[in-house]
Amino acid sequence: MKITSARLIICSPGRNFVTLKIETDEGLTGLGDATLNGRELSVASYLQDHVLPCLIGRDAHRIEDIWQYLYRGAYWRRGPVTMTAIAAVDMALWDIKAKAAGLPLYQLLGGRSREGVMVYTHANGSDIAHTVDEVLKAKAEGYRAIRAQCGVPGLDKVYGVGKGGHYEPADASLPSEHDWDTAKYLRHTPKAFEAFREALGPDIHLLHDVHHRLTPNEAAQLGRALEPCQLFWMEDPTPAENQAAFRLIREKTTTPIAVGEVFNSIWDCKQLIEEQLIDYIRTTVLHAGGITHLRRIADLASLYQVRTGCHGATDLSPISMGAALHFDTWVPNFGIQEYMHHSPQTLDVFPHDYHFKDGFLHCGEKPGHGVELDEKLAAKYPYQRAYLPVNRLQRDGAMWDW
Ligand code: GCO
Ligand code: MG
Repeated sequence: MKITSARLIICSPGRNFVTLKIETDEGLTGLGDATLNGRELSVASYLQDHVLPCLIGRDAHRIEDIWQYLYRGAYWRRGPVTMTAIAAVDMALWDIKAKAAGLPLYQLLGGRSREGVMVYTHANGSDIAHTVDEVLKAKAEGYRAIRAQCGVPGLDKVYGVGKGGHYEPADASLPSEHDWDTAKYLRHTPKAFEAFREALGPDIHLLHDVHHRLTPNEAAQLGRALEPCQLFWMEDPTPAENQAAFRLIREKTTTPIAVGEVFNSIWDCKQLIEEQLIDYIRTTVLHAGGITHLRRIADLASLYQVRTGCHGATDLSPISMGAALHFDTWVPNFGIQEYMHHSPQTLDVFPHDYHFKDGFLHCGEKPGHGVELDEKLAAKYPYQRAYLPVNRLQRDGAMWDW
């Protein structure tokens, strides 16, 4: 089965998405997500100018060989742009292979390991009372796991807390600026989680995203302070370029740790996994080289009892969500899947067969990954430049981690 065409569709139904469509001489087509939030056009160019010309005429069934060809063959390895581009090709080829087999994608990976995929949703509020309301709303909607982010007194804009409850990671045509003060955050957060746990009772999982803002020592302090609230996880407590830094956090607290949404290869998490410095690995089918590479990461993680917790923010298109759900349905060491709702416009542009019920997402049974693209509708939403915010210290305006 030869690849006859490979092209990109870039659209912005509320936010930007880059989609790769691969067509074959047997009439089967596959879709892959190529969206890198705030840097969308760099992946589009990488694919358009350097990858897509090399795909024409190749056998669409040779997923592994094409993966190695794009990874080893490029000479320049790894990095978010390269690995997102490879992921888009990989997702589209798995979609095609599953359609050729007439099977939902999870069947090709080894079949079903679970009846549904437990997801966590987001509850964001400007203060503790508001966040408690949001957390209880999520519980009433049936969620078994809820990520809570709460405004901090004295800080104007805090990660994860949007205007009027809604939160979108890329919020402006030039980077907007957030302010940060670690001491204020560390004072407030344990109080907030005490209130959330009290409101929820013991049975609902609570999660929190620190978004790389603490030093290892501060992260250890926070982890300890949160221990009575029994978090499912504390996410990205400190930047992870230095994997060994997590030893310090690990020695000091039993609060479980999740890391990896910005990772793009197995090398970014090798030490974290082998030394059991984390509990959940958050790499995705999108930014970590597709299903082919994510499977390798998950297999390594399974040797060390590290479980998966795939990133699933709105900047990953429904195609990534569809592919992730097939992966999650199979992967033996599954932990949880993030589920941040796409806008109605986005869902119209990407017809899909997954559905939510009682705190779980379920992939569909259609051949492939189950997500399509309405190209006519997509054309009505042209690309709009959008950026993630930047973060500065309130004290003196110095740049801080975001
Ligand atoms: C999450 C993430 C997102 C990111 C966003 C960046 O845990 O869902 O941290 O909110 O900030 O995906 O592109
Ligand atoms: Mg995160």
